[in-house]
Amino acid sequence: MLSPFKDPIYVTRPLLPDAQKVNQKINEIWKSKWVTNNGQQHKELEIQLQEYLNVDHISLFNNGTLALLLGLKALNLKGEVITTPFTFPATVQALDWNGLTPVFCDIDSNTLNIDANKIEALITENTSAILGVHVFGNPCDVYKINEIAEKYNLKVIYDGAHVFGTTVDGKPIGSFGDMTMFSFHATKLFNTVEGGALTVNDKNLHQKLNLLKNFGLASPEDVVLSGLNAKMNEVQAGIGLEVLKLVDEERLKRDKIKQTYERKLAGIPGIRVLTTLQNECSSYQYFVIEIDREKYGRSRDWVHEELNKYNVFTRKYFYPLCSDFEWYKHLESAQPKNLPKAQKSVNQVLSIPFYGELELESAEKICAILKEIHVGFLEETEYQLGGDIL
Ligand code: T4K
Repeated sequence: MLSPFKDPIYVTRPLLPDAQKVNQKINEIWKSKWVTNNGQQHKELEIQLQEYLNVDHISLFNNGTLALLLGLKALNLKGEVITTPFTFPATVQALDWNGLTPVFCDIDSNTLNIDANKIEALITENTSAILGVHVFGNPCDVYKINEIAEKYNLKVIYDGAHVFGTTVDGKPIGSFGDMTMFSFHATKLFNTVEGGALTVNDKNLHQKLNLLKNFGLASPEDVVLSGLNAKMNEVQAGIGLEVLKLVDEERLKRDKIKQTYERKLAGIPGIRVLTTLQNECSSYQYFVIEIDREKYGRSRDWVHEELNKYNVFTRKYFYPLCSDFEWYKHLESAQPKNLPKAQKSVNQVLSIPFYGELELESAEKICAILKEIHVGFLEETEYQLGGDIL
C-alpha cells in the first residue's frame, strides 16, 4: 500500500508573488497615501487586465460575487433568469439579491455547463436573461446561447469565475454575451487575494458599473444610482499586478501537471477526465475527474474520504446542486426529475489537487493511489503477475 503524503496536499494553492515584491508594492502605496478609490494601482491593473483579457472594457470589484450582483443590477433585469444548478452558490445568490428567480436548466454531461439545447423550452414571458457559468474553465456553448438570446431578446451574462484567459475559437471569453464576471479569489489562477471584475462591450454599461460599485456617486454631491461599495482597494490591485507577471509561467506548470494526470489516469476503469475541449484554450483553473461507481467499484464520496487518509484533500465542487437549496426546492425547475444529468454528475465529480507548485511526482502518486484503491485493482494485478510468471 502507498504511504500517505507527509504534508497535506490541497485542491489548490494560491499563486503568490515573493513577499519582498509585495512589500515593495505596499511601500509604494503607503508613500502615495492613496489606498483605495480608483488609485494608481487600480488604474494600472485595469489597463493591464483589459489588454491581457483582450476586452473592450473592464471594471474591477472587491470580489466576484459583488461584481456579478451589481452586473445583474446594471442590466435592469426582472422576473426569471435561466441558469444552471451546477455552480458555486454565489451565482444564484447574486440572482437572489436582485430579487430574480432562477429557472434551473439541466446540464450537458460532457462539459458540465448549462445545456444550451434545453434553454428554449424554459423561456416564458417572465424570462429576462440567461446566466451561463463556464464551469471549471470549459466554455458554455456561447454561439447557441447568443442565437437564443437574439431570438427572444434576452440579456446574457456569464459567470466566468473559472475562465481567466480562456478563448473560444481564438476569441476572448470575456467578449461573449452582455457581460462576463471574473473572480480573482486566492484560489483562482489569477488572484488579487479577494477580487473580481466585469468585462463588457458596451461603453455606457461600463460607466454604469463604475457608478454602481461606488455608491452610485457621479460626483461627491450627486447620487445617481442605488449602488453599493464594491471597490477593489490599492493593496489588492498592487498584489494583482505582481501576480499577473506570474500567470503565464503558472499556466505552463499546470499544463505539465495536466498532461501527467491525463497520462497516468488513462486506463483506470471508471475515471473520466474533464479536459480541454476543442477550440478552447484552457484556463487551467481546476483538474476535475468523474468517478463512475459501477466501473470504478467505489463511489465518488468514498474516494473523497479515502484520499483524506493519504493526506490528499480533494473537493466535491459543486455539491450540492443549487436547485437543492432549501429556498429553491419548491421551484418546478428545481425538481430532480427535470435535472437528471445534473443530479448524476453532482455525485460523480471530484476536483483533484491542481496548482503550479504541485510536484509531478506528487501528481503521479495521486494517480497511483487512485489506481490502487479502485475495486478490482488487486485482481488485475494478480492477473498481470500471473501472466508474467506464466
Ligand atoms: N461563481 C463561481 C462559479 C465560483 O466558483 C465562485 C467562487 C464565485 C462565483 C464567487 O467568486 P468570489 O466572490 O469568491 O470571487 C473557494 C473560493 O472561496 C471561491 O472563490 C470559489 N469560487 C470556490 C470554488 O472555492 P471554498 O470554500 O472551497 O474555499 P476554501 O477556503 O475551502 O479553499 C479551498 C482550498 O484552497 C483549501 O482547501 C486550501 C486552499 N487555500 C485556500 C485559501 C483561501 C489556500 O491554500 N490558501 C488560501 O488562502 O471556496
